[in-house]
Amino acid sequence: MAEAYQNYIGGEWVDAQSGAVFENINPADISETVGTHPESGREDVLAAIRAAEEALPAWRAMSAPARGKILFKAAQILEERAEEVGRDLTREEGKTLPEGKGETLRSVELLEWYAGEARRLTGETYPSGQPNTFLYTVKEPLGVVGLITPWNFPIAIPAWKALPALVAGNTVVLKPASLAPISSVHLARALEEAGLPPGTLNLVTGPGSAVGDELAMNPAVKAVSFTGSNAVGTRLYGAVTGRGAKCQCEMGGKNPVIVLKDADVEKAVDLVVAGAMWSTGQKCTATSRVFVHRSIAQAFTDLLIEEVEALKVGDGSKEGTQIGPAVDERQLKSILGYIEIGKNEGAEIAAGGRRLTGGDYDKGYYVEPTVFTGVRSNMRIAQEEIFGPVVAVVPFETFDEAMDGANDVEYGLSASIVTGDLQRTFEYIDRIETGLVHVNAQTAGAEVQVPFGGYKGSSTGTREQGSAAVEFYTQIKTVYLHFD
Ligand code: UN1
Repeated sequence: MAEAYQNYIGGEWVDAQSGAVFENINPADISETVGTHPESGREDVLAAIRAAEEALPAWRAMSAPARGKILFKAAQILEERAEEVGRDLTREEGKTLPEGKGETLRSVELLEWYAGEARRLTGETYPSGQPNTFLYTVKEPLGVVGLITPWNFPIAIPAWKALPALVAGNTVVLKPASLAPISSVHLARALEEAGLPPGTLNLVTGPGSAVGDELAMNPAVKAVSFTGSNAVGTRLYGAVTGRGAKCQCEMGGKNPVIVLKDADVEKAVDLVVAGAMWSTGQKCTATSRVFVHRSIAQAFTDLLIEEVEALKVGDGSKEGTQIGPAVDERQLKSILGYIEIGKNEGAEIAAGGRRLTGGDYDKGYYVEPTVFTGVRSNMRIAQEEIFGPVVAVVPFETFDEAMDGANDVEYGLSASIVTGDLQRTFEYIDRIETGLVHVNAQTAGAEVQVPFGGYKGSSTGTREQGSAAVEFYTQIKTVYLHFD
């Protein structure tokens, strides 16, 4: 029997008021229902917003280090459960067990980082132009904040949005993605057991049209942080900022890697495979375009094909699986749709390209890791985010040509260069239009202590993670204190 999960409102685990539920299906084996969850309506999210409002004064009044201590305790609880949580994450989202556990441990790191950040909620002092005046700033919380999180990092993203909000003294209503909500239930349980006061963090599952919209439009919600598609993010940003609240959106990517002629081909292939294929390419930081110097393009492509074809695709919870399924049928169809679009646009499939069928593959949503060649910049597969294990190889002659190609997209999240050439490396860092730049490393991955976010269409600008995230969840009060 699948476990029946509940909403977490005002410190109580409760069903949707309507009693409606939806099923959470394992994408590796769709005969398995991993859990059922409340299909909440507006009344449920309104109750959560009210609970968050009620919890706010006491939470705001608690000292920041005391708030941090709760996070630190939750880190220990979650770390002890990393195996179990990772397993649930794999079952509901599809990524492999090491990825599921790794993401859980990343959330532990986030808890630890923000526990420490509680002691670094600093303001600034300034020399005043007036006599006997102490001039300084303090950071204050915004109030109730709403978080709308995606399925592809179902525990790390709820953590990296909720924790800076909480540590800064806000109270939270979290709406996790309906495809993978158990992971965020684990986060809420760890915080609850660590002593988070009732109503401080509330979790409500259900459709975006009810839960998400209410968070976007309710005047009691002072800020909304969202990660997801550009289409939804752009609309949300307009709605939330239109009513004068703060909004932070992390959206898609179309991340390039440039491989210069001095690159070690094996190393370049390894990091392209990791960046493009791990987590089934379902990351906004995934590598989707590789610009390779013509002199090594053939060797690079041959080795890439060999490595991609050797990848073990299967149920992420089985030992040895390297690439799990797509998260659901819609995502699978979208990935296969883009592969068709690429073919129709005249690109060539050098590896993969099909849905995997037969045997256990028929149980889930499996797709072959895919390599395209013959891709031109104006093709849709070179411009639009595919969010699947699909990468395009594009040979180049001159560095400028590679730079232009890398920047010729509306996205600007992450990028990488593979080379030992220091001059070119710094030129790349200077000219690439992305918020994250990697050198001799894959495009995906994010350490918890540094800002995360993109340029252009990828983000709305305010960074997540690290101390930067605290800026979004706080407002500055400037104090002129005359003591004469
Ligand atoms: C990573 O690259 O490990 O939704 C993190 C996403 C990003 C997070 C990527 N916001 O894929």
